[in-house]
Amino acid sequence: MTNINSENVSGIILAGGKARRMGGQDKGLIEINGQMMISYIISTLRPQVAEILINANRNEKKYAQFGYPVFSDLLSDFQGPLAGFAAAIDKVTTRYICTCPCDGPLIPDDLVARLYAALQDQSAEICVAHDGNRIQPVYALIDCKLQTSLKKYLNSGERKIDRWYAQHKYVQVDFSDKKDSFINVNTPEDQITLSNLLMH
Ligand SMILES: Nc1nc2c(ncn2[C@@H]2O[C@H](COP(=O)(O)OP(=O)(O)O)[C@@H](O)[C@H]2O)c(=O)[nH]1
Ligand SMILES: [Mg+2]
Repeated sequence: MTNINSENVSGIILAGGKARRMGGQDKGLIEINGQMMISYIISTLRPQVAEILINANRNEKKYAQFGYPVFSDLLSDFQGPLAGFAAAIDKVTTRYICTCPCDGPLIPDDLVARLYAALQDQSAEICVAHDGNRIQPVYALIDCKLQTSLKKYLNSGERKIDRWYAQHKYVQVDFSDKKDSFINVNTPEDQITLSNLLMH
């Protein structure tokens, strides 16, 4: 699949969580076999998008070392990924954002192309990856024209991502052929499991 539409899409790496299950260590910065998780993501995402931006609420200087803009949530106190989405849409000039979590280092190299194709085919406003077992809500391509709706939703006190998606033209995109691409590292045990997997 080609990346002919990449100029319309900004890649947003979501590194704005508390990482409670990782003992509060900033997950994007932890290493898997000597390489920081965010750096795996940047390598695979960079060719798929017009620009990369990093959404972080801590360690901004460390994230800035990768050479991409770093921005924090609009809302304080870790209100969830939608707060990061709203801040991202305020920053970008592209028509779409494609979000990825900082704790999923194996993202598909055709993530944006496949989400974008589905968005066009089905005239959708939001496309989200499905790995065959479950929906992966933070791997999403979102039309920036939804910013008004998103801010209204957040201002009303709502935080649930799925409920906001459900208010819009929303489609799930099948990535069951690439299930392992969505491996998620939430705990020190997950970190060891993935290191072992990549070494074999
Ligand atoms: N911007 C922002 N991102 C968040 C917040 N909370 C979680 N995230 C991001 O959302 C993604 C999923 O969070 P995580 O805690 O790993 O949830 P889980 O893997 O679905 O159980 C990660 O990329 C986090 O960095 C938040 O308050 N603000
Ligand atoms: Mg996670």
